[in-house]
Amino acid sequence: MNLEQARQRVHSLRQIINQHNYRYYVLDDPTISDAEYDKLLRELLDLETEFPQLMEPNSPTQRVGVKPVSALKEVAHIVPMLSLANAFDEAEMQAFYKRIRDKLSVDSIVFAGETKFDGLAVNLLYHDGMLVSAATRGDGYVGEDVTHNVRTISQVPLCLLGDAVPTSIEVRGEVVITHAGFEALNNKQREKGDKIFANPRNAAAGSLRQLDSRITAERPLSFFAYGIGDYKGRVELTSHTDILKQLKRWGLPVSTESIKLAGLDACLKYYDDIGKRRSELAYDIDGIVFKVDDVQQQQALGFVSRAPRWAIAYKFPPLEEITQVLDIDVQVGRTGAITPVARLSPVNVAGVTITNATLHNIDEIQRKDVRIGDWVYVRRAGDVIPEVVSVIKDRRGKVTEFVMPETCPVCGADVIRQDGEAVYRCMGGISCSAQNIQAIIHFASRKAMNIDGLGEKLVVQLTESGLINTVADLYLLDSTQLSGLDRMGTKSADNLLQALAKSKSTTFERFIYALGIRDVGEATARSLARRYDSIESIQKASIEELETIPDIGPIVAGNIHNFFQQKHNLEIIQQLLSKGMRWVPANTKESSVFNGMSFVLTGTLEKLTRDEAKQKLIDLGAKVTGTVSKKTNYVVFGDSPGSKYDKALELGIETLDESTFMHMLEKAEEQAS
Ligand code: D41
Repeated sequence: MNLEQARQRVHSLRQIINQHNYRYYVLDDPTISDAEYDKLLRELLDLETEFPQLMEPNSPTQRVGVKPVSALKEVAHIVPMLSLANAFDEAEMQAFYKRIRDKLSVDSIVFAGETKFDGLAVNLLYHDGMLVSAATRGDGYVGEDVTHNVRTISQVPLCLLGDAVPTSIEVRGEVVITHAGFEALNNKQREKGDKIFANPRNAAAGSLRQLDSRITAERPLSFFAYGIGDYKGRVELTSHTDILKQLKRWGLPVSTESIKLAGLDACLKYYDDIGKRRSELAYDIDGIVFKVDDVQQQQALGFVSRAPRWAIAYKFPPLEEITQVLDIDVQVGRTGAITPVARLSPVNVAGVTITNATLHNIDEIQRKDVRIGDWVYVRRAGDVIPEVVSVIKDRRGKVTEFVMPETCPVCGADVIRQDGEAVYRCMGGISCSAQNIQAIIHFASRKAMNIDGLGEKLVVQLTESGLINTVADLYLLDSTQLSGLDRMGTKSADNLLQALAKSKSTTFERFIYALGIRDVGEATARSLARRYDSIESIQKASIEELETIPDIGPIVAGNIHNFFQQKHNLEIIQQLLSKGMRWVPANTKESSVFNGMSFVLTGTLEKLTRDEAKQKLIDLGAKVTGTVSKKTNYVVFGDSPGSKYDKALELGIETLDESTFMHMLEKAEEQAS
């Protein structure tokens, strides 16, 4: 390819990729797979490497960040970024409405309503459709230059799309981090031992003001446009609704919650409606912004001090409040994880009374330096458990430090922190009543003992009524006891007893899996069942010996060993065996044509679930893995297969549609039986 040909291909690739970015990030409606997209981007990258003279800062390949800057420069906005007046109750909204109705001498006013993002306001400047600078709001007149960082935000178009792109436009919007992005970011930070962010807003602010944009590129920043400043263009924009529509056409993401509202009552209703859905939104909002929709009316209204008279932010109650830590104690979770919990002086946070907040783990307590008696900020976000955000050190009086208990407060077993783990755990296993309920649910689950009809509700009912204490007690239940329970008829009681009887004949691997040993999932249980033929032989195995089993490392080996050292666990196993628990040898059929073959399943199958297909294949001696590699023998694809299907084609691995696969499966099953 010569330079001229490359120039043309680069140009068209950039257009195609920008269009796909738009479909993905703005319309949320992609038309190609991730693999196809990656291929286009790769082609562009290769051409830009081969022909460096074709490189441009606004190329879609340039989102990975660049060398750090030494400090953030100052940038003046062309049109100042005004501030927003606030309303905190309905009376203030009524006053706002009356004020502008009087000033405009009209009966009713049409507003545009939109969510108020709780992020950072930024100003994007485009010249002839090219992003030339991005700045924080600063004091409204001069902000900080964050162009290098904003370029890494996938949702911000580096070139505007569509027709009639303006010669100059300042796009105003908010940089935010979604709840999911925030959680993922903090998990990553925690793993690296880096700073944990208190909330998405702080995380967004910290990320946007980085000197090194390669760090920003790793942060899950999003952007939403909500208005314009300077504008020199051909398209006439006569209302706020128009502005948002046009911004979207040019490739900028705008809120999907924006709406046109006639009169005050419609505004108040919208505020209530969004308020109810607030915790379901993907990002934090702290209110609703109402803007007079008509641009001429906006101009007639003008400004007071530095805020437009035509807009107002009707704030929601804050999700953070101040209260006192009365005590710190611990909760024992499903896997025995001991979570410190702050008992709080009751406080109302956005309509909900909070009396407890999680402190996550001992490292978090130390990092935040939370002590009993401290005054703290507590936060309730979405449906997540309320948490202690930070301590108000200036208000500290007489305080006591929290000490992690050495034994489980529920069962008395040792509390141990394993190397490399943030959490302490109760070593009581299924004999700890706090872990018990979850352990019983696991024991009964489909992939374990598969006890039909024994779900969470019934397990709670059985343990709370005192009918069972351990999984072994399940096999002592009789129909009189069961039919005495609320909402339990003789029919369902009999069904449960039958399911229990049936579960007694199982496989060794299911039994091992059902025990709920930490880190022993289906695959590890299977490996153990292949190596050992009895509980006693596993019990006698040393950690070193266990480590020789495929897929078992030192940590898991330690967990297995530890489990069989606990007297309670051995007692329960003995009881189960004495109730008639028996296993048939794992039914691996060495003669099967699938023996030793490696399968990958992708997409939705019609006739059976992926788990069922997996089980059948395993029973026939095949391996089922999650990633396609050269070692994969077959990729079975159902409806809407993912990138694994593309990968198979790429590597030339045989693919099977559902009916072909079913046919092969039946043949193999016949042959093996
Ligand atoms: O979502 C927001 N945070 C938001 C902020 C919004 N949806 N609209 C806004 N509109 C304005 C005016 C009416 C002044 C153009 C704003 C802001 N201002 C704003 N953000 C930070 C300061 C002002």
